[in-house]
Amino acid sequence: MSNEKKRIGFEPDQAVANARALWSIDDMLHEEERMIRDTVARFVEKNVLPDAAKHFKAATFPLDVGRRLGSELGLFGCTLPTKYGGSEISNVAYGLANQQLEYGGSGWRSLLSVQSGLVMFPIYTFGSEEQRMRWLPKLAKGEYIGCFGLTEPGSGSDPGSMRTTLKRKDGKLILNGAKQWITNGTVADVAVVWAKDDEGKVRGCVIEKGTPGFTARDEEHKFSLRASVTSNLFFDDVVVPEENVFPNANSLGAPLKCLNQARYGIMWGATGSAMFSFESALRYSLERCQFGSPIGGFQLQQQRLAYMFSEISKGLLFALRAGRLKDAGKIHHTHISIGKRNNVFMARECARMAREMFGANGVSGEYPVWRHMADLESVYTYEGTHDVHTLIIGEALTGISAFRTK
Ligand code: TGC
Ligand code: FAD
Repeated sequence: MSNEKKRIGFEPDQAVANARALWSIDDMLHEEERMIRDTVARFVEKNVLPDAAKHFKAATFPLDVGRRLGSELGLFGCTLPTKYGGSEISNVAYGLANQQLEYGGSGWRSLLSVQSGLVMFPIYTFGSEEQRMRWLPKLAKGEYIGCFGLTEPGSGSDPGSMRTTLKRKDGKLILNGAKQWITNGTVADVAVVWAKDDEGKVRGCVIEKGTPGFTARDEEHKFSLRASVTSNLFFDDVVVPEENVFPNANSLGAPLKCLNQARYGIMWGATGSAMFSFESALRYSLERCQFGSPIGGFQLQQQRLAYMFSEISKGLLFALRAGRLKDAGKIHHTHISIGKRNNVFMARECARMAREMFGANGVSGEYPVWRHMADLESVYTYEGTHDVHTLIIGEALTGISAFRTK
């Protein structure tokens, strides 16, 4: 407390508990879903939050702790069948795990999104039985880490323009090209890579670490998502064994189906990030005094709190609805675009408002909101930018694609 303590209003812990009770969706969750959420929350409290600022500052990610999401919590590929290391939990439970991880930091949810949605999902969906058994159990336990290479230096929002090729030469399949901005590229044991074949069709394959001609290098100038590994991948005449190519992926639709999985997790994850920003700001508003009273007593600050609280409540309800639709096999990718776009936008707004409420302390790494605000710039951009999701929704509403000017 500063500037003449004068306690009025709730104790900070009480205020946070009140807010959590008000936005609670517990009565709409199954017992197993609540249990998984609470288990992940305890893991984050104990293993993520204490070192989050340190890792953000040093631009490091504690992969030894990250692997425990698989070995200890069983989260990697958790919606998949048990035969492959999953536990067939509901998509709502999976969403809640994403939420709690992103409460700790976006890099943690990123690890889960990539491993589950972008690496295990395509191996399961487009791979042969032999490919599933070869890689999925190890990925589920966190023994293996995976990455997903779609984006290239010249091809981001428009993945159909990719230049990486998987072409037949002297009877062998040869991969050439480069992928940029790839989460976990340098630490991955297996890379799911998308490339065009001789017919120009998009194919997917798994490239293992150490394969001759495959190299990876980290991005070194990142001011966002610092506690997450982001890399460039290079493929120089890489000979790809036939048994590493997915038999059931033959078009751009295949990687886009993977993106649906990861975007769904982000929709939930963003609610966790927003909760963290809101709760930090609420506590601070009851502790920080100016003009003789807590700043939380000023109408302008209450307006910010009310905005954040309302948006989080709405975002949660949409995520829950999307999860139930996904569990029922009725979700359309437009629902996922709505949720990714809306919830990341609102989390970014919440982080900015929370930062404003911290005044100068809001730009300091000593206080918690800045790293969430910085991380959300990446979340706003990856897995389809806010603009891209606007156009996907626009096309679903009008039947007219606005992606191309000609
Ligand atoms: P378009 O002609 O619309 O579609 C091509 C084919 O794909 C089908 N399709 C989808 N299928 C499943 N799910 C979806 N969401 C789909 N969207 C489209 C479509 O029906 C079509 O099928 P067919 O059979 O007719 O061929 O494609 P377009 O070239 O016009 O491009 C538009 C599109 C959809 C690709 C673009 O809107 C888009 O989504 N761009 C964003 C790219 C992106 O999100 N990249 C993400 C890279 S991975 C990443 O960022 C990981 S971050 C990881 C972390 O969390 O750390
Ligand atoms: P561009 O596509 O060049 O877009 C530039 C700007 O133009 C944006 O504002 C965009 O919204 C706008 N724009 C583009 N097209 C249109 C249009 N038709 N109409 C209107 N506006 C448009 N990719 C992977 O494959 N795997 C990963 O693991 C991965 N991890 C990432 C991790 C981080 C930290 C980051 C930042 C990115 C990651 N990405 C990954 C890449 C990410 O998916 C791309 O950055 C994203 O798809 C946008 O592509 P781009 O950066 O090339 O931007």
